[in-house]
Amino acid sequence: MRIEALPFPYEFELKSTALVLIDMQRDFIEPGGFGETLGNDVSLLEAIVPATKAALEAWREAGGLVVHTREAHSPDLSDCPPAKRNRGNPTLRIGDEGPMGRILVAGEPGNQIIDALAPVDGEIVIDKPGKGAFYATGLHELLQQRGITHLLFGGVTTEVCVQTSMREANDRGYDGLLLEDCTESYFPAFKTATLAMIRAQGGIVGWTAPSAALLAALNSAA
Ligand code: TIU
Repeated sequence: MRIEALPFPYEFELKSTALVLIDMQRDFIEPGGFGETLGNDVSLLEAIVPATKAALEAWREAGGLVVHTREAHSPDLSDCPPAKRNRGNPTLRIGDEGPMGRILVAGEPGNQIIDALAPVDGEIVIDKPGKGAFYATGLHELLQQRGITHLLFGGVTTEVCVQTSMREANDRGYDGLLLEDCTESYFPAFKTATLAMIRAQGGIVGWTAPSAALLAALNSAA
């Protein structure tokens, strides 16, 4: 299959490609979670939900592997270093009790993926303590076991967890493409810059394309 992408078309096979949705959890997208405690306007992120849902549903329909990640710490915070917990000047820190339970802690209501994109049976769900999806998770091994070489990315936020995950993926040998309208930042200028830096220098990190280009590729293959 081929997606019309930048900086040039992206070639992939369905059986060796996974859709990876980064941290589409209530903590970042709904009021009262980690994103808002950091001082961000979380309403910006909601805008990508319809396009992300359409891409997810089309990918499921085609039979492609889906991976969801959540930024999540263990309840004892043993996987949350002071360099992360003490950063910024948040109203609530990681592990503090908020309106959706303890901030960024596994199992709490705020840590769940939003209903519209909830995982279904057979999909991989990765809890990650860092920004990148590969750091301190078994994701690389799970993908290798399944023969995955190509990754389509969506999720939040573009320049933090999504970009870190794409760079980690590239260093591990994956060809990555970011779905432009399925990712968002609290800072629109950072999203624009991130898309540009991913595909600059001949795709130094990977490719970008609108989700319509993925849907068109899936339609023409069907
Ligand atoms: N703050 C921010 O933009 N993002 C994060 O802290 N985590 C993710 O991007 N998931």
